[in-house]
Amino acid sequence: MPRLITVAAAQLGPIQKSESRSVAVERMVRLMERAHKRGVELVVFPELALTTFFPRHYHRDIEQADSWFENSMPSNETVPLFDAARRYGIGFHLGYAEIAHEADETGAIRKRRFNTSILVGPEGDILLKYRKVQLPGHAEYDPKRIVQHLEKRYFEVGNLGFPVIRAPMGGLDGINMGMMICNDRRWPEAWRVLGLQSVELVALGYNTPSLNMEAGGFEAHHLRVFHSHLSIQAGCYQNACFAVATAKAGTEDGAELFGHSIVVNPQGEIVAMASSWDDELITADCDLDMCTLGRTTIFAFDKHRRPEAYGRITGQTGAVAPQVWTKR
Ligand code: CDV
Repeated sequence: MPRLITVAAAQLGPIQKSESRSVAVERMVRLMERAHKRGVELVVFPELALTTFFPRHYHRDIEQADSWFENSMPSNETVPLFDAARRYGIGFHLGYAEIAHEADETGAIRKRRFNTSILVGPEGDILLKYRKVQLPGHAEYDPKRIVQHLEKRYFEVGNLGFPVIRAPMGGLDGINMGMMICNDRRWPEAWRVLGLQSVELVALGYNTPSLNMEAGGFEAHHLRVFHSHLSIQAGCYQNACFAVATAKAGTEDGAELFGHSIVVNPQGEIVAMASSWDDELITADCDLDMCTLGRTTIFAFDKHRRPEAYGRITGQTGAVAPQVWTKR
């Protein structure tokens, strides 16, 4: 019997700054209804799915940004998503901004802010939580940028690592599932940490501008989508897993996000792709047995990995200059 699960990337069109969470949640519930009609068992929503991508907006006082965050999950506004999961018997993945009152590295309990995602089971249980590790952007207002990207201002680096959970989903007793959030997908280290926990399915939400706003050099527009897909396809192939990668798309608060949500198989092939920049459901049947080939042959980690040669991966951040060759 193949281990089959039907998944959906539930891409969201733009959510404007003025739009409330309840409007976004209504749209998401409609997507869950449509997913149910198409036999979907797991729906993946994007990063920061409940509001506009607010890190493009500057608040001098960080406390003033608190209205973008959730203090609890489920919150009053998100309960309909959990109800829909139970009603239709489908799991979902949701990205949101989280406020947590918890101990920091010094042991002091304080208010902390994270870019978070959760995986919710078909009975409405939160199965796994992840907090974004690779935070892009900047912490201070940057007058050179047309659009700000203030993730480093509003969020702390995630402190949960890259966890994987084995849990029932759809008709299957157990699937090894992990999460990534947006910029994480560009980092092979993140994929490998999930791969080293035998991940079979990665749920990944993103908000990526169509233009590089760094103004640090030329990047041809068509390469924006290419680099996103390249990273996800390579991550799936090299770690023998599926990914459901879901975008927020379209023009939000005057800034364009490129969409192009995809589902990728363990061979690194795109098996479904969104074509609109609006709310759109793309689905795929994933046979999890496809993960076996890669992980028992070319990427049989136990046989072929050489951690003694990889020390620099965890030992340093910036690149060092190489030794200079000199003629003897
Ligand atoms: N939300 C993101 O993490 N976006 C980044 C952009 C800023 C490059 C991304 O990697 O898509």
